[in-house]
Amino acid sequence: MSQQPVRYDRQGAVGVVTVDSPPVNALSQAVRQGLWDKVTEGFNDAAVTSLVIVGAGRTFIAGADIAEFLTGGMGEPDLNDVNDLIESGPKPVIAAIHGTALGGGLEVALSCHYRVAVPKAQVGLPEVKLGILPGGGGTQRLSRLVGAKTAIDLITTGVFLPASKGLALGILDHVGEGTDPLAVAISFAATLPAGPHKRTRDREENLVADKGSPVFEEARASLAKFARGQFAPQRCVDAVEAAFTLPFDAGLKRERELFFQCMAHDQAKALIHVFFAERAISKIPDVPPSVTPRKIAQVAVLGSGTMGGGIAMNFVNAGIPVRLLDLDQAALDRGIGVIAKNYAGTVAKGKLAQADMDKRLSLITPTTDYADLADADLIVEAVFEDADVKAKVFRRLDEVAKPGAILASNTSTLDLDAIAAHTKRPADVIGMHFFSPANVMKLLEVVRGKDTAPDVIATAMAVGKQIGKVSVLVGNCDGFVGNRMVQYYATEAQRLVIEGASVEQVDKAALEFGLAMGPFAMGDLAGLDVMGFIRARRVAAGLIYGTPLSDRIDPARKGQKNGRGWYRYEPGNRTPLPDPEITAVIDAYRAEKGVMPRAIGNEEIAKRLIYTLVNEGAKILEEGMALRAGDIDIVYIYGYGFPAWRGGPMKFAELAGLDNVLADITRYHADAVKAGDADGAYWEPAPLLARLVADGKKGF
Ligand code: T1G
Ligand code: NAD
Repeated sequence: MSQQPVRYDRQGAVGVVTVDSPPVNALSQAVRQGLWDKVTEGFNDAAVTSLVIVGAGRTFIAGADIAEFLTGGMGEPDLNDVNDLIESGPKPVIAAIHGTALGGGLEVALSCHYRVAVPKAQVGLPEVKLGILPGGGGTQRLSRLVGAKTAIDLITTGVFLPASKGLALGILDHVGEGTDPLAVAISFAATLPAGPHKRTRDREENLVADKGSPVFEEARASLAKFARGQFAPQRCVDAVEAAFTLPFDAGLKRERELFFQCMAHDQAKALIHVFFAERAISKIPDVPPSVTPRKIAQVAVLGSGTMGGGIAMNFVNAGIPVRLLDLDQAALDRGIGVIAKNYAGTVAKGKLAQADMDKRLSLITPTTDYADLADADLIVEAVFEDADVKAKVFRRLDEVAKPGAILASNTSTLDLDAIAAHTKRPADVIGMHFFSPANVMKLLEVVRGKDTAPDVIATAMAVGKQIGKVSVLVGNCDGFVGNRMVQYYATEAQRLVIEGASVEQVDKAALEFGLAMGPFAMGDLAGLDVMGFIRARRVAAGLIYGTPLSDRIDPARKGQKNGRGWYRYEPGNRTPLPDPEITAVIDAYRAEKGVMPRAIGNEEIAKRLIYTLVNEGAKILEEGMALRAGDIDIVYIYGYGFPAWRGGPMKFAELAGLDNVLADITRYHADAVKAGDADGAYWEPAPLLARLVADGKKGF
């Protein structure tokens, strides 16, 4: 008989209802039923005068069971009925919080008469991060405790509040000592005055002040700007406003209507997909949790340039000492200088204490001597992107690194197996592909070589988590996952311009779609020289389709770094400005190719940009260069500014309908062939996509 997820026992005159449903006590149907039964049992227990609801294990209730959303199994009892039972019962109920009281979990706590916590606890209503809103009374009860503005802020951001802040805002009634929430609640229960105990629903005092307040319209206007295109944040404001315009039960009903509107929206499907995809990336079929990562106490970083410096910061930020090596002292001083400047900037913003900055800098030991790397457990190489330089460096590392040291390369385009072949320990070689700026970008592509050992993969994934990265395991192919896909995206952007769109229009369409940046502005940020260097190597290797316009751009135009790229930039300003010189290049190219420019709509532009990613993503999946379509989505969300509320390119395609996407891709391919445009040959539909559609499959 499976263990009951909720149990009841007594501690003196207090009835204790314990939710015990690992890993996070999510409010599955069984937990809701258990709560109903055990709270009822407590209310009927004549020996107790109050009840406590507490979570077993590492946390209080961390929300509704999101997995149930996927199966549509939100059976009885409804969370609102459970909360009403708790709130309207004959005895005071205390929520005893540790870990995280989130979403439906905080809603259960809000229906209790009192909320107490341990200092390390956190509370929040993060439903908006799943494209939904609190559907168990959270918008109505929280508004009664904190007022309109704070309720809107907490619910539209989904922020996790530390207990101290929860107490200051009046969400919590008491924060006790220690780590045992039940002990805190039991002693709190002893201080409770005899009944009656106010129900949160009846706490109208905070509603009066905000009735008819402009705060709702202000929030809608601000969200229209900062959460452009997103559905749920606006509905969150509607739900909170209902608390200030409707009686409680009517407000609750309105909240639930809005909840289901969100649940039915593609953005909720996209964000719930992202929630689970982000948790799946660490699951590697042939590297099970039983594979023990190697111990990493000392790290070394080779190359203190653009990437090396940022990479070193990640490790010292996590308290791991770093030996930073470069060719000469001048290069080292330059590298350390950039690191110190970055930290000083953070200190100046008040986001880092000077003492922490000093501590982190003290963990970096610069050197020009490879012998100083002999005690490193992990060595991350970030030297010039040149195969010969990398080969020389890895041969040297093979000589000096201790047995069992992991040799990682930050190469963005070179063949990892070719690099590993320059050592006698290819099993210890792996790719750790950071994204620029490496101390900021969350994405880390962990590249497995053909000989990379399972515990080396496990270590790189664990280290990635330890330094705060979202680590995705990818195969060793040209450009791995992210850069491999983005090259066709960049080429398609240029093809759209040749056909009639402008550089500005293409970027605007990408922004409207929700991307953080358009393809041309992104090129200018990464550096047209870096892109040019990579393109030249690929063309030489016969690996790339042309980027027709790039080849016509004056190589002196490096992008943001020298104020001239696809756009021009005023000194010290990152705002991209149209550049007539670029327009002239485009006009000349069209004239030479006899292209009559045509008007192209933003929807077509967005589709053609995103579908290049989908088509190449499908090829990557078929080749096994990514484990799951969700992994590709996470790469694009954390590495390329793809909007999470679109789910990532692969999920976006599923929501658009794989058959529709295939039809468009097939048409784009036919158009390229008809135009004799070899540059568009990558539009040949990915066999996997064609097969899935033929088999009537809806997903990757
Ligand atoms: N439902 C189902 N599974 C969940 C879950 C949930 N709410 N939260 C976590 N898990 C699983 C997760 O998939 C993973 O599984 C394991 O637990 C550990 O999670 C009506 C409708 C709590 C801060 O949005 O933010 O309430 O991969 O790896 O880093 O208004 O999980 O091991 O198989 O993330 O320590 C609102 C979501 C729901 C909180 C812990 N609640 N969870 O972080 O562990 S909507 C949330 C989190 C709602 C009501 C509405 C985090 C965490 P596996 P983990 P962690
Ligand atoms: P960079 O030119 O800014 O820095 C390279 C550093 O390596 C320089 O300081 C140089 O002095 C040093 N160096 C060169 N040869 C060396 C050697 N033999 N031993 C020790 N140090 C040596 O280059 P970067 O942009 O930081 O790129 C470094 C690596 O990271 C490349 O493989 C690149 O493809 C990859 N990468 C770059 C980016 C990016 O956006 N710049 C993003 C991801 C990955």
